[in-house]
Amino acid sequence: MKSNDNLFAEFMRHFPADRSKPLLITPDGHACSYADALDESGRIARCLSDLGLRAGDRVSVQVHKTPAALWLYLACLRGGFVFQPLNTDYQREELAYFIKDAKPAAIVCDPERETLFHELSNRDTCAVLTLDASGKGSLTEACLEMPPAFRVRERKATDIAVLLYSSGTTGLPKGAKLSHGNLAANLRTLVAVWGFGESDCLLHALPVYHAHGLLVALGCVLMSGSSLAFLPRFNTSQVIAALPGCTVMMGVPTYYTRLLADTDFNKTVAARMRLFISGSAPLPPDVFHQFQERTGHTILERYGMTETCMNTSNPLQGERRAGSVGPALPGVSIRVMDDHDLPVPPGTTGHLEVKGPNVFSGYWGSKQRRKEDFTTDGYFRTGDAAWIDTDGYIYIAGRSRDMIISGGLNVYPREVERVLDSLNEVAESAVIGAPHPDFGEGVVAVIVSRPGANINAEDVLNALRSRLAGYKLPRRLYVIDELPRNSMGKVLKNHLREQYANAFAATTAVPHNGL
Ligand code: MLC
Ligand code: AMP
Repeated sequence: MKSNDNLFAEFMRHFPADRSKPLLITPDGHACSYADALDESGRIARCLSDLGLRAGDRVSVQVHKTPAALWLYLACLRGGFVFQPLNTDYQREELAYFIKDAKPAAIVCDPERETLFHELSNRDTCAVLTLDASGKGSLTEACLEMPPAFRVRERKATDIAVLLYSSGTTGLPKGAKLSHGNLAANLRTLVAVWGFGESDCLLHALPVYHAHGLLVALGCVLMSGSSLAFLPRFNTSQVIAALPGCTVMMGVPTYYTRLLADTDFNKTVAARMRLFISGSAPLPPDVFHQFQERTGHTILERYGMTETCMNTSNPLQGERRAGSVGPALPGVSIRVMDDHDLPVPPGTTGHLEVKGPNVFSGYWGSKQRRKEDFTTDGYFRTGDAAWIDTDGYIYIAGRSRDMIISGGLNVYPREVERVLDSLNEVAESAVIGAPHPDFGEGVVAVIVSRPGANINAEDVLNALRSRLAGYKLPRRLYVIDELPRNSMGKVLKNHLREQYANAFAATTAVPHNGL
């Protein structure tokens, strides 16, 4: 009999025999079992199906991190619906773009945004359901009467499971089509190389709308029958309180910087832990070393992206090198090429390209793989600059894309500049990243005002606030007379990066808001 390539079916094959085992435990001690995951995802899949959704239809989701959000993800996989997760910070203009592009058949959102999503979608073709911060709403109400049984829909490995947006080079987000097969292949590898087993408990403080928290962290647990300490967000003291009950943690570098900034974080807290994994942004070598000294643990750094999930990892057994993201994962081919698409020798920096069963099939809306994204022999151009040493360890040297990574979240300067330039008092702007002790990089805006305009930083920020997610807002704003340009008229961002390299020098590692 042909096996079903639906990722949910693959998860189920790894569920523990005892379905009463906790899948997740929340900080207040509330546990949800694997049986709950099966029942609740079945009810939601039935509900969406009864609303008329068919396999391949998109479900756009902007909800708080609750167990119900997890059941909704599983329900979409199970029903063959394409899950489109959206950062809870996205504002109206950003959401309008995603909804217009993905054309969902259903949207699930916070009750406060129900009207907004009705305005952004087509009432005749799209249902809007709600889930609030306690996991209740019209979706849960609609599910009360639903039976828990729902047969896992047949899916081919190439069918899309998740539509995750990434901004690529242009700054306009594009939906990466991640298939059931992409995710299953990557998770099988990760569970093996990171040694996941049923006795593991993963500390999960990441958001569940990006590849890291949704696909990788939840996926490794569901693919190994292990458990989650399910925290609603990253909060240093909550993490320190939960760690003694856990064995593995995944996080962005900011999580590790913040843990180290807390004197309550010590060897005893991490005594039961077997593995700390970092990714989504470069882990500073001093954080790597300080962490080793404080806890005796060596953070394992890995490298991935939305379009590919995970590509490389330092080893579980063997040497984990500071500043390196480790060798390519088994089954993943990685190469570094020059500007003419020719391989460079070891130790030379070039463009990182990747090929493997984990790599997405292309962007939503374009039938064929585009030449600018893929080479003729099928490698994906990551847009990251890297070099490989003679042992095969990979070092990310920078990005050829103009992108800032703040606290593990990508900010595309073009997107912020576009909004800044639309303001009456702004003649032009340039947005850059500067080293930030908490976020790794912080967003800096350099502005030229229109003649006679009087720029007030708070007013500018307030104008931006309703149009851009909070993490994209500049944390420093400088008004200058003229932007530096080369003879072609291109803004010299490198000059600006040098000039404003100390923009956050006086900032402490404690999160700080506003300007
Ligand atoms: C929140 N804010 C940020 C921010 N996160 N500002 C800059 N950078 C960030 N990352 C802003 C909010 O808008 C708000 O602004 C203020 O900070 C306080 O919000 P908060 O929610 O209380 O912030 P905090 O809890 O401190 O969040 C910081 C964080 C969080 C680092 C804990 O951003 C986080 O969990 N990041 C992880 C992101 C992630 O999962 N990345 C993986 C992408 S997948 P104001 O002005 O309103 O007060 C990927 C692939 C791969 O990259 O390889 O993994
Ligand atoms: P995203 O588009 O949000 O998936 O972000 C992916 C990008 O994050 C990659 O292209 C890299 O630039 C960056 N990234 C992820 N992991 C690492 C890492 N360990 N070190 C350096 N950069 C990383």
